[in-house]
Amino acid sequence: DTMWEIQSWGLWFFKNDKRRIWQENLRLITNFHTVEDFWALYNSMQLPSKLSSGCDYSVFRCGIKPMWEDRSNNAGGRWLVTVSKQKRHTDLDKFWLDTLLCLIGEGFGDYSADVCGAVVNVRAKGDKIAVWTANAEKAPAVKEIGRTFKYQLGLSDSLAIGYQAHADTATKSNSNTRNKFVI
Ligand code: M7G
Repeated sequence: DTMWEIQSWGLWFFKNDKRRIWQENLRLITNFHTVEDFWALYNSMQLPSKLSSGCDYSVFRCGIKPMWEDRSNNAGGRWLVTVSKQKRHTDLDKFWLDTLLCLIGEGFGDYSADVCGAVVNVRAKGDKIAVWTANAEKAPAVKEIGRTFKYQLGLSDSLAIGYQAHADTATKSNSNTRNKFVI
Protein backbone atom coordinates (compact mmCIF):
# COMPACT_ATOMS: atom_id res chain seq x y z
CA ASP A 1 0.00 0.00 0.00
CA THR A 2 1.27 3.42 -0.90
CA MET A 3 0.45 6.02 1.71
CA TRP A 4 -0.74 9.40 0.52
CA GLU A 5 1.82 11.77 2.00
CA ILE A 6 0.91 15.26 3.12
CA GLN A 7 2.77 17.91 5.08
CA SER A 8 3.18 16.97 8.74
CA TRP A 9 0.53 18.29 11.12
CA GLY A 10 -0.06 18.14 14.85
CA LEU A 11 -3.44 17.69 16.51
CA TRP A 12 -3.81 19.51 19.84
CA PHE A 13 -6.52 19.39 22.47
CA PHE A 14 -7.34 22.04 25.03
CA LYS A 15 -9.48 21.35 28.09
CA ASN A 16 -10.33 24.19 30.40
CA ASP A 17 -9.19 23.37 33.93
CA LYS A 18 -9.33 26.49 36.08
CA ARG A 19 -6.66 25.12 38.44
CA ARG A 20 -4.04 25.40 35.71
CA ILE A 21 -2.71 28.18 33.53
CA TRP A 22 -3.78 28.26 29.88
CA GLN A 23 -0.62 26.67 28.45
CA GLU A 24 -0.83 23.71 30.81
CA ASN A 25 -4.29 22.83 29.54
CA LEU A 26 -3.04 22.53 25.98
CA ARG A 27 -1.81 19.08 24.90
CA LEU A 28 -0.36 17.67 21.70
CA ILE A 29 -2.34 14.51 20.94
CA THR A 30 -0.36 13.29 17.93
CA ASN A 31 1.35 14.23 14.69
CA PHE A 32 0.26 12.83 11.33
CA HIS A 33 1.67 13.00 7.84
CA THR A 34 -0.49 10.85 5.59
CA VAL A 35 -4.12 11.11 4.50
CA GLU A 36 -4.74 7.61 5.88
CA ASP A 37 -3.47 8.63 9.31
CA PHE A 38 -5.57 11.78 9.17
CA TRP A 39 -8.76 9.76 8.57
CA ALA A 40 -7.90 7.19 11.26
CA LEU A 41 -7.42 10.05 13.69
CA TYR A 42 -10.50 11.96 12.56
CA ASN A 43 -12.65 8.83 12.91
CA SER A 44 -11.39 8.21 16.44
CA MET A 45 -12.01 11.78 17.63
CA GLN A 46 -15.14 13.14 19.23
CA LEU A 47 -16.81 15.61 16.90
CA PRO A 48 -16.53 19.21 18.10
CA SER A 49 -20.29 19.37 18.76
CA LYS A 50 -19.86 16.52 21.27
CA LEU A 51 -17.08 18.21 23.27
CA SER A 52 -17.84 19.97 26.50
CA SER A 53 -17.83 23.71 26.59
CA GLY A 54 -14.37 25.22 27.05
CA CYS A 55 -12.58 22.65 24.88
CA ASP A 56 -10.62 23.32 21.67
CA TYR A 57 -9.09 21.27 18.92
CA SER A 58 -6.20 22.76 17.00
CA VAL A 59 -4.41 21.40 13.96
CA PHE A 60 -1.12 23.15 13.24
CA ARG A 61 1.90 22.47 11.07
CA CYS A 62 4.40 20.28 12.90
CA GLY A 63 6.66 22.40 15.04
CA ILE A 64 4.14 25.24 15.47
CA LYS A 65 2.33 25.43 18.78
CA PRO A 66 -1.27 26.70 18.58
CA MET A 67 -0.51 29.80 20.60
CA TRP A 68 0.12 33.48 19.88
CA GLU A 69 3.59 33.24 21.41
CA ASP A 70 4.95 30.74 18.89
CA ARG A 71 7.38 32.54 16.58
CA SER A 72 5.40 31.35 13.53
CA ASN A 73 2.20 32.92 14.88
CA ASN A 74 3.30 35.94 16.79
CA ALA A 75 3.24 38.37 13.84
CA GLY A 76 0.10 36.74 12.49
CA GLY A 77 -3.62 36.67 13.04
CA ARG A 78 -6.77 34.72 12.40
CA TRP A 79 -9.84 34.62 10.19
CA LEU A 80 -12.70 34.01 12.56
CA VAL A 81 -16.01 32.31 11.84
CA THR A 82 -18.54 32.33 14.66
CA VAL A 83 -21.15 29.62 14.87
CA SER A 84 -24.19 30.53 16.92
CA LYS A 85 -25.55 28.12 19.52
CA GLN A 86 -28.53 27.25 17.31
CA LYS A 87 -26.21 26.25 14.48
CA ARG A 88 -23.91 23.99 16.51
CA HIS A 89 -25.74 20.88 15.45
CA THR A 90 -26.02 21.71 11.76
CA ASP A 91 -22.85 23.65 10.96
CA LEU A 92 -20.04 23.17 13.47
CA ASP A 93 -18.82 19.66 12.61
CA LYS A 94 -19.20 20.25 8.89
CA PHE A 95 -17.30 23.57 9.02
CA TRP A 96 -14.53 21.92 11.05
CA LEU A 97 -14.13 19.02 8.62
CA ASP A 98 -14.19 21.38 5.62
CA THR A 99 -11.52 23.47 7.32
CA LEU A 100 -9.34 20.44 8.05
CA LEU A 101 -9.59 19.14 4.48
CA CYS A 102 -8.64 22.53 3.14
CA LEU A 103 -5.72 22.64 5.57
CA ILE A 104 -4.20 19.24 4.87
CA GLY A 105 -4.93 19.57 1.15
CA GLU A 106 -3.04 22.91 1.12
CA GLY A 107 -6.25 24.25 -0.38
CA PHE A 108 -5.87 27.94 0.48
CA GLY A 109 -4.60 28.91 -2.95
CA ASP A 110 -1.18 30.32 -3.74
CA TYR A 111 -0.73 31.37 -0.13
CA SER A 112 -1.34 28.04 1.62
CA ALA A 113 2.17 28.10 3.06
CA ASP A 114 1.12 31.16 5.07
CA VAL A 115 -1.51 29.10 6.88
CA CYS A 116 -0.17 27.96 10.26
CA GLY A 117 -3.20 26.00 11.41
CA ALA A 118 -6.83 26.04 12.45
CA VAL A 119 -8.70 26.05 15.75
CA VAL A 120 -12.20 25.17 16.86
CA ASN A 121 -13.33 26.65 20.20
CA VAL A 122 -16.41 25.03 21.74
CA ARG A 123 -18.07 27.66 23.92
CA ALA A 124 -21.44 28.11 25.59
CA LYS A 125 -21.56 31.69 24.34
CA GLY A 126 -21.05 30.52 20.71
CA ASP A 127 -18.53 28.31 18.97
CA LYS A 128 -15.69 29.58 16.81
CA ILE A 129 -13.58 28.23 13.99
CA ALA A 130 -10.46 30.10 12.93
CA VAL A 131 -7.67 29.81 10.41
CA TRP A 132 -4.40 31.25 11.68
CA THR A 133 -1.97 32.85 9.24
CA ALA A 134 1.67 33.78 9.73
CA ASN A 135 1.74 37.49 8.94
CA ALA A 136 -1.03 40.00 9.57
CA GLU A 137 0.78 42.62 7.43
CA LYS A 138 0.81 40.46 4.30
CA ALA A 139 -2.50 41.74 2.91
CA PRO A 140 -2.63 39.76 -0.37
CA ALA A 141 -1.99 36.46 1.43
CA VAL A 142 -4.39 37.21 4.27
CA LYS A 143 -7.18 38.25 1.89
CA GLU A 144 -6.75 35.30 -0.46
CA ILE A 145 -6.77 32.86 2.47
CA GLY A 146 -9.90 34.54 3.87
CA ARG A 147 -11.72 34.39 0.53
CA THR A 148 -10.87 30.71 0.11
CA PHE A 149 -11.83 29.87 3.71
CA LYS A 150 -15.19 31.58 3.32
CA TYR A 151 -15.82 29.90 -0.02
CA GLN A 152 -14.81 26.42 1.23
CA LEU A 153 -17.24 26.68 4.14
CA GLY A 154 -19.96 27.75 1.73
CA LEU A 155 -20.69 30.94 3.66
CA SER A 156 -23.00 33.40 1.96
CA ASP A 157 -21.45 36.53 0.43
CA SER A 158 -23.59 38.68 2.68
CA LEU A 159 -22.04 37.20 5.83
CA ALA A 160 -18.89 39.12 6.69
CA ILE A 161 -15.98 37.48 8.47
CA GLY A 162 -13.16 39.35 10.15
CA TYR A 163 -9.39 38.96 10.52
CA GLN A 164 -7.71 40.01 13.74
CA ALA A 165 -4.02 40.30 14.51
CA HIS A 166 -3.00 38.11 17.49
CA ALA A 167 -1.17 41.12 18.93
CA ASP A 168 -4.55 42.89 19.16
CA THR A 169 -6.39 39.83 20.50
CA ALA A 170 -3.72 39.22 23.13
CA THR A 171 -3.89 42.76 24.50
CA LYS A 172 -7.68 43.19 24.52
CA SER A 173 -9.42 42.24 27.72
CA ASN A 174 -12.87 42.35 26.11
CA SER A 175 -13.89 40.28 23.10
CA ASN A 176 -14.15 43.23 20.70
CA THR A 177 -10.81 42.98 18.97
CA ARG A 178 -10.75 45.25 15.92
CA ASN A 179 -10.81 43.65 12.50
CA LYS A 180 -7.76 44.31 10.36
CA PHE A 181 -9.56 42.91 7.31
CA VAL A 182 -13.15 41.97 6.56
CA ILE A 183 -14.34 39.72 3.75
P1 M7G B 1 -9.93 31.80 23.78
O1 M7G B 1 -9.94 30.42 24.31
O2 M7G B 1 -9.25 32.01 22.48
O3 M7G B 1 -11.42 32.35 23.58
O4 M7G B 1 -9.25 32.79 24.80
P2 M7G B 1 -12.67 32.46 24.60
O5 M7G B 1 -12.57 33.82 25.19
O6 M7G B 1 -13.85 32.34 23.70
O7 M7G B 1 -12.59 31.35 25.59
C1 M7G B 1 -9.55 32.78 26.19
C2 M7G B 1 -8.31 33.11 26.99
O8 M7G B 1 -7.39 32.04 26.85
C3 M7G B 1 -7.56 34.33 26.56
O9 M7G B 1 -8.07 35.52 27.10
C4 M7G B 1 -6.18 34.02 27.11
O10 M7G B 1 -6.14 34.26 28.50
C5 M7G B 1 -6.07 32.54 26.86
N1 M7G B 1 -5.43 32.26 25.57
C6 M7G B 1 -6.03 31.95 24.40
N2 M7G B 1 -5.09 31.79 23.44
C7 M7G B 1 -5.34 31.42 22.07
C8 M7G B 1 -3.88 32.01 24.01
C9 M7G B 1 -2.55 31.98 23.50
O11 M7G B 1 -2.28 31.74 22.34
N3 M7G B 1 -1.57 32.26 24.41
C10 M7G B 1 -1.86 32.56 25.73
N4 M7G B 1 -0.84 32.84 26.54
N5 M7G B 1 -3.10 32.58 26.21
C11 M7G B 1 -4.11 32.32 25.36
